Amino acid sequence: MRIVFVSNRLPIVAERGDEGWTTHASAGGLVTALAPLLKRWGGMWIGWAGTAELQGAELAAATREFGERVGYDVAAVPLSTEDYGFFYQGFCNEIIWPLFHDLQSFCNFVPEYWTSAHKVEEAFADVVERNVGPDDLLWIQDYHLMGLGQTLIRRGLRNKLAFFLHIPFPPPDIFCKLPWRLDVLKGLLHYQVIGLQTRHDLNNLSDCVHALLPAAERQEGASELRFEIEGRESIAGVFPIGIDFDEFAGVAATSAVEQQVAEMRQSYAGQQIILGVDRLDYTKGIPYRLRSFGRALERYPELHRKTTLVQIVVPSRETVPEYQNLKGEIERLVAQINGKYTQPGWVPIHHVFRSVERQELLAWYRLADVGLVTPLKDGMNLVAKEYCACQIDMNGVLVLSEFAGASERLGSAAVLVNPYDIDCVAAAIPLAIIMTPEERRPSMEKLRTVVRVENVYWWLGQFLQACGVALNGKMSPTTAGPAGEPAG
Ligand code: GDG
Repeated sequence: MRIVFVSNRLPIVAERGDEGWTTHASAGGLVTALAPLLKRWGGMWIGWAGTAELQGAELAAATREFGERVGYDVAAVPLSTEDYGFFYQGFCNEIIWPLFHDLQSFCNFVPEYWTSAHKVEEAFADVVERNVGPDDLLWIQDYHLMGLGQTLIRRGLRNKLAFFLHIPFPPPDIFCKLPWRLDVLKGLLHYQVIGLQTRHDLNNLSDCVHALLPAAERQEGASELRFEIEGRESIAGVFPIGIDFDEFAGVAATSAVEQQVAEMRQSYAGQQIILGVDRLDYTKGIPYRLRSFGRALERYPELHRKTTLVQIVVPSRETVPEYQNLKGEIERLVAQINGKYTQPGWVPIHHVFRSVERQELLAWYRLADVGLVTPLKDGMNLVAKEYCACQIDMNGVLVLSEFAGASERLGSAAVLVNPYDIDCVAAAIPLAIIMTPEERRPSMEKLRTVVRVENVYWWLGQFLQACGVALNGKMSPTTAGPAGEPAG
């Protein structure tokens, strides 16, 4: 039996140079975790290669060559620029993403987006059909492909179908705004195993089934829900995604990172560093965070000259108008706050608008006295976990949004805040900063224990067990080995 992993994007970055197309592995926790699993288990990854320019024989050759290099099979779904625009920028980024993050006013319910989502599902199904064996487990990832399972079943595929949702599942009041709510929910219930990040998401899914599909039978188990509809059974469970803790902690302890941290400490001598790291996305709550920091400077002048907010923003989805507006809003707020409070030798906000090298990112995590993670809503938020893993000196404080999935397991040892409450977040900043090392250490120890135990390999093992696949210790971090190519 193979595991066939299907996601919107392949873990490939394809670039055209003077000598034709070259490919390398993209960065990210999921790639690092899944690549060794696919390699060992003899698996395959199916998805879009990230560019419509690479097509036909060139696409097949580039993905085959990439697959040989990384040690697992890869198959690309060819999509036109127009399909990808309507499906990815439209259906995914203008409908499902904002709606599932409770931001319905950002939604643009264009009927053609829904039509294009079906077209793209058929394109994915073509590639799956051509590549899948009768006993393979199909594991479909994330909100882009919620309906793929149903399309595959309609085509007569009898494989085990599993699905994992990386983003939150909304409550019925929000979900019911979706014009195609019934189709999407029914489509989801075609998967035999449905993985969600938190208990809260599972309850929301259950409430939506109750509201929209009252004929579906529901049975509540200790940690999962069973639904039966039209003779099919689905099990939905909670599988909080983790990170490769040992890898993060190990790299954070290297002399290269240590040296970078020492240099940073020198340039920030006498300062407490507050760190925010986010993709450019309105769900991450960056403007609210900046306003909160501005409020903290206004209310607590003792922070002046002693506290710096380092806000790293990684460019993302920049062609979508909301994201361009967000970039402008962040720049305006940074300029306003810095304009008001900067003094000789102290600029309160250091705004980094680019993707930083992984080693530098880990150095920031290790250096920061406070990790300020305040998304308005987030499926999990890996930054919160990565910050804890890199706090090997155990001297940091995690300030965490109560609306991040991570708060379900980390909330009791973090300083929990409502990211919309500017006064509350502003008050949490001096509270975290004046905590003594004796107060910080026990909380950070607790956080690190959860992040270490519930790591990405644990997540994989739990999910695959629910699919009836036992890893038998094959995927412990020590046996996992490198992920083909270094991630990031
Ligand atoms: C989705 C869900 C869920 C960030 N800046 C840099 C950089 N990063 C890396 C981080 C982290 C990743 O990007 C961001 O992960 P998040 O979990 O915070 O957010 P999403 O991208 O929205 O992911 C989310 C996740 O899926 C997994 O299920 O947690 O809720 O929305 O790994 O390290 N990496 C590098 N340079 C940067 O500047 N190298």
